[in-house]
Amino acid sequence: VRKDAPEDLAPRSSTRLIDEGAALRASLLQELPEIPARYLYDDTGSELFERITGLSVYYQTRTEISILERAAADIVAHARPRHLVELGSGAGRKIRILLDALRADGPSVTCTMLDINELFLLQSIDRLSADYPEFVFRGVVGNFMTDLGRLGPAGGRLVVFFAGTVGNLHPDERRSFLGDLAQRMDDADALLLGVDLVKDPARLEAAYDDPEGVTAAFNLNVLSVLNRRFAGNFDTSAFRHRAFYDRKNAWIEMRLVATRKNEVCLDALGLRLAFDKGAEIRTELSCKFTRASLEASAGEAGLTIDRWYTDPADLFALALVRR
Ligand code: AVJ
Repeated sequence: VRKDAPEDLAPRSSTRLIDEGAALRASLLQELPEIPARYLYDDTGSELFERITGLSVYYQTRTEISILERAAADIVAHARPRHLVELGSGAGRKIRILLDALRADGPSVTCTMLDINELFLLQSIDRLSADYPEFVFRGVVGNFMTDLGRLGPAGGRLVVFFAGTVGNLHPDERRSFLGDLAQRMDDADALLLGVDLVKDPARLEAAYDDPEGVTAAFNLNVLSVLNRRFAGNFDTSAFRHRAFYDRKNAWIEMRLVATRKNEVCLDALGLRLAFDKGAEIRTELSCKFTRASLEASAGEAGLTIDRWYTDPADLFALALVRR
């Protein structure tokens, strides 16, 4: 197993922090203030998300796993990958299903995991290396929006993007992400996308507002992340969680709503924000798809759906996408 070269695990350079700060500042100063979703996934947020995946109302994870278990042999036979690349690796549970199918198939494969959370990435790689000694694992700490150039050479790659995380991108971002990825793919590459499907809005909204309040804690945690990273003084008790389905855009929005008038300073950004009672901050989008809408979105990037795997209740789908 090759632990990645130091530069791949290097901490952010100061210039990137300045860019990042400027981007966050601009997001917070929008008409509808936004906090980019990546800030949700610090260690606490990543652990809270892991808990969300086990909630009964959050059907997405277990449904995707059931589809993957049924489709893995067909995916491997069809894509014949020599390199697996997982974007946003999370706990590495799903990639094991593909590794098991590949193990049955024989060829030794390299597996590159890209994740923004270094702790989770290293834990995943250590566990996977121990369980799959015949494969080579590589960790890249990065963001799938900007670091696709660090995923190794084209040709025989199966890039997997599970959990519907492609839905977290605003349609404009999704267009540039798929366009960038398509540029880096050749005809022997394939992309496996997990997508949450359009369905009864009540079912969707329930998945993002569980009665135990785990999703609320996940959402509110982002304020603590900003306080820590940008010397802020958000009072999390001054905000509550809100999740709703926007039918026109076919996406779930998570927002934080001010429960009272309050002011916040983010000293590292030289920013002071005043929130009236009821003022909102958008913290995450989660786009929902139909086969037709994904086909259209992939088509804009010159990609096409080659295989479409779904569950009997049509809750979730895995799409094998090629150039
Ligand atoms: C991991 C981004 C796919 O959008 O469903 C879960 C994150 N947010 N509950 C999603 C999430 C609230 C999840 N993704």
